[in-house]
Amino acid sequence: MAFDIEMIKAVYAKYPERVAAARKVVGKPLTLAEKILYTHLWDGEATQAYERGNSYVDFAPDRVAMQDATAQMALLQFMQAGKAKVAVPSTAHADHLIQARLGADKDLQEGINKNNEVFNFLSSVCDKYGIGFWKPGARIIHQVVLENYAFPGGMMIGTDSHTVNAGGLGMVAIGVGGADAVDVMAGMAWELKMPKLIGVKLTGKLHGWTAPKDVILKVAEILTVKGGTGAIVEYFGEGAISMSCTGKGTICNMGAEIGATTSTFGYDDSMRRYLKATDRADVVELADTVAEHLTGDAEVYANPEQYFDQVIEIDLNTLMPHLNGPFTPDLGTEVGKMNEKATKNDWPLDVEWGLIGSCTNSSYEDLSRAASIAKQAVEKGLETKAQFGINPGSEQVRFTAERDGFLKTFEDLDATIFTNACGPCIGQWARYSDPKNAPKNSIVHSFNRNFAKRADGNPNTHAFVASPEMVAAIAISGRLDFNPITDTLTNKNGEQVKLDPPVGDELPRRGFAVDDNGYQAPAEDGSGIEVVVSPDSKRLQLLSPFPAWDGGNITGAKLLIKAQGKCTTDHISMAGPWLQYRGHLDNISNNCLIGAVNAFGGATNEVVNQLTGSKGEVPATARAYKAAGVPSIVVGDHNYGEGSSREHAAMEPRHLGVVAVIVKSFARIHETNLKKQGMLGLTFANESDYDKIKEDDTFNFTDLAEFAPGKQLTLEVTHADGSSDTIMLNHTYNAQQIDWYRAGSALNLIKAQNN
Ligand code: MIC
Ligand code: SF4
Repeated sequence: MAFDIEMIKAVYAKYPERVAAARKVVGKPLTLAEKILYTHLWDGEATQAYERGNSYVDFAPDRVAMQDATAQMALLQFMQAGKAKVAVPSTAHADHLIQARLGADKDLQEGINKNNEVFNFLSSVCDKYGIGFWKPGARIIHQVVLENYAFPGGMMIGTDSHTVNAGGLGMVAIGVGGADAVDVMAGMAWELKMPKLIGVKLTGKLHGWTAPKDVILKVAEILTVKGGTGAIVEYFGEGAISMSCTGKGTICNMGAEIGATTSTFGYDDSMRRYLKATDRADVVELADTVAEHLTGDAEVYANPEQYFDQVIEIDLNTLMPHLNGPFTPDLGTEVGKMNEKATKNDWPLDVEWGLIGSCTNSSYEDLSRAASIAKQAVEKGLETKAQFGINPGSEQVRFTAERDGFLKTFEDLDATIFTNACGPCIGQWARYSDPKNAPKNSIVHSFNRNFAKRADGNPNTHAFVASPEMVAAIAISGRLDFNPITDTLTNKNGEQVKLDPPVGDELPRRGFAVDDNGYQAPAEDGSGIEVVVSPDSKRLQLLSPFPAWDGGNITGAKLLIKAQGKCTTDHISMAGPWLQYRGHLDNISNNCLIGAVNAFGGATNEVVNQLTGSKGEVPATARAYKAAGVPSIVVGDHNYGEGSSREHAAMEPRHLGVVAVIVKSFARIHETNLKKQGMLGLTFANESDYDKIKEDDTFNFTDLAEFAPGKQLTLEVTHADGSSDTIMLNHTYNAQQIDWYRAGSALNLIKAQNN
């Protein structure tokens, strides 16, 4: 039986009326995304149509999920909100903090020992406030959500950008910062700009070596890392229906890499099969009563151009397997074309590691298909050239894959089986003793992200993203340019052998099995539970409120850093070794912007302190300005803050005295995080004004006192030679968001309202 079945029942009970009301106000057939959005309006039935890409709308999500690395900050904030219990079903998951080093059992034990204080904190906060807790080793958040909580037509938010994975089960599931989660858990509305809609029509059928991963690798190539910003991507067509539910999850999961608000698929038989296999026939029974509302209207899918803001068509019959990378997930190359491109760009052709799994590609189907390749290597007498690492996404899948012999197949190839956790995907991979000086090399993995240093901390690791079956083939061959469709390999006997296309099972024939799923239900009455945070802790720190705005202009601000080129949340607040400080704002602030490339000189973590003229590290320089009472600003390029939902990337600069982040464009979650934490997140009205910013400039806002929705702000930039420029800045703050700014943060406002 499913968790929270009464809640699901209540959601479906509202569907027919609410969809009818939405159809009336919108005045035309509806996409699935619109149905889900309009049935989840905070104010109930729709009374007006909202302008996509423009109107701010209040929503009422059905549930909240948080992972350990972001939950700490989310829950530290929630503890300040003054509520006794969460208002909607919520869960926290211990997965990101576990390091991958020696293999599953040892890593898990070490992870528990090292993070004991944090896990105890999370466990007790969850217990107290009515939040379900998935203990370390249980699995990665997004797989747990798919296996237990996601339901077609539901809406959820989660403090991780890959929350979008639940779109594979027909949800609108959106990644947010912790402060957004606090709103919903505190029983308030959750605000989002009405997303634009991108339709992806999938014709044909996947076959041979092509996998669901290749669909999203192709979409990423087409749309780039910012092409989905502010949009929901809805997949439909015969190719969508013929794909497994977990395959759909993979596509939605990696949709975070194109900046999409989320991605989703209509309710179909693959979802019914998956729900039944994961012990939720009760959800199928309920969903079937409103099935027509859990997918887009037929007219929409017949004439998508009339209903979506943008339509992409992909023919699965001709889609080739892809390898995306290095350093960015949208740089796509079809296998078969890699040799030319890699040689031209000097990418290492020898592959050292093949990593399979993570939250996006560790379903039973993925492991079974990859194992079918591994098995051939043994049977055909091939020696594996690269090392194999397997990262199961869930204990249920791991346990079942072990029972059915897949893990043994990988072990026969000397694979390392890591714990069910994020591990190598989030820099929790102790691959080198000195990553900074490690050699240039290539790896392939089936994860989502391949930003510099992401997996192992080595800036010279060229990481390429591919489907699990391609990763297996490439790891066996040890070559980045291996094309299993056409190429042969030499086996131990000197014979030329070819790998047959992968085969596998969508779902386990004998059903899923698991010993201990690792779930801890919260106390019925948590009022007596005390949450302790030691004042001496290096890992946890109670929050003190950010100061409110004094209503005046900001004057005399200095440039902390002008970041050039890609500046993801990994550049702003690195993960890996820093994950240990995610619950301690002051300590984690020592990684603030250390990965950003300084536009003046191209170095990382080196800026000039304008007060002394000397060079220093970014966090130390920020602290020096703060100590001198001088506000500072950060300037950035396009898609600033791409990647993770981690609000640390907004809280750290705020904590260190940065008052404004001015960029060419923002990634959605990061822009909201800045607003929530009482920062000015602004964009250049003229992009080329970015070039006017000099290293030793002084900044004065001249009309901040008139900060209002839709009104530009004026920035006076005084250069060292006495000349000056006036720069116009755009913003997207609405009235309520300006109130957050005024109060110093959204949380300050909630607290004030509660008092
Ligand atoms: C990621 O994939 O980058 C993470 C780690 O899961 C992040 C969350 C975090 O930084 O804790 C995300 O995607 O939101
Ligand atoms: Fe974990 Fe990687 Fe998935 Fe993020 S993308 S949730 S780090 S497995």
